Amino acid sequence: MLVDGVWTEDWQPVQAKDEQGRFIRQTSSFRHWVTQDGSAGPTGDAGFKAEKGRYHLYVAYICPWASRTLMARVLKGLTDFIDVTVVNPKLSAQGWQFGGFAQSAADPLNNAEYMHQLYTKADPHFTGRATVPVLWDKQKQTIVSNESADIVRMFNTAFVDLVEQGPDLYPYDLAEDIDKLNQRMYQSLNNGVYQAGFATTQRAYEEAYQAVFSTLDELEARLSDGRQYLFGDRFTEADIRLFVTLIRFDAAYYGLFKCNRNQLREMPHLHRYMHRVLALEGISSTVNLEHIKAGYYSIKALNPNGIVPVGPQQI
Ligand SMILES: N[C@@H](CCC(=O)N[C@@H](CS)C(=O)NCC(=O)O)C(=O)O
Repeated sequence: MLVDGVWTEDWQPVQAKDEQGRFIRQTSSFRHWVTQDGSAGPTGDAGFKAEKGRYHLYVAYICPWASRTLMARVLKGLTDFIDVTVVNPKLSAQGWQFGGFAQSAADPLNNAEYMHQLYTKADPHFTGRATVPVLWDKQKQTIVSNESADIVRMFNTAFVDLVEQGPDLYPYDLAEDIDKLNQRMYQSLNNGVYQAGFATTQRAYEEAYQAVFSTLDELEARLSDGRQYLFGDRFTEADIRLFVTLIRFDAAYYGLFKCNRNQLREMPHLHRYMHRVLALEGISSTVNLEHIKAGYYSIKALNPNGIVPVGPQQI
């Protein structure tokens, strides 16, 4: 991680934990918003107006949070508006690195070798992890946001005057229910699988494991009434959040994170739902299973020899 703008070598994704051995995820630090007219958003500074070609998205295909933003980008018709660079899925001693793996690329804007160099360019005294996603402003040469939840919401509304829109991912009448479900899914599923995988005590692991599967059971029951998406016919950001976890489940969480009561393919409603979302236009371009497996299985603390499993043959 970076400490006052300087990279410290003892990088470990499982470092932060509470006294019970539970993994703690760092909170995001760049919280500006791109808006229609450049006025300030809910947090951060004004001055980030929605413009074609001005912003660039840095992501990792392995990362579910970054993948949320990739999904919002395609669903909202923003592929010609916002370019993307995908990093190497394997965590290096200096965190995310550019290039050196099929379908990951060099940094076209800043010529950085590592993601942390973008963070210090944006803030020479930055302290924290250099996470993805990063939404970069080419004009101001800085990070607009490194919080996927915010980036999804700005993609939903900021470009409405400039491009034909896809579904409203956060409709007003569902906002409260979406927030509630998001929170529940984040704690016990999206981040819950990480809490199981990164737990350093038996108790913390089992607690997270139970939460993961009771949430999956609940969602399986919710989808059993024949609805297409979590809120019926309308696809919302809650579906993005669920999908990014489901698509990684059998390939990474079941094995590496020990979430192994059952595979996702044994939960028919969730499994069909996952494939329904995967079949939406553009979504398969946001999923790369080779990156997902290579990335998760490169976490040395969990898999010291770096062996990547051959299966699953299909998800
Ligand atoms: N709050 C962030 C979390 C992002 C995050 O944790 N990304 C992970 C990859 S899945 C990362 O970049 N980790 C590198 C690190 O912790 O140094 C978001 O949702 O955007």
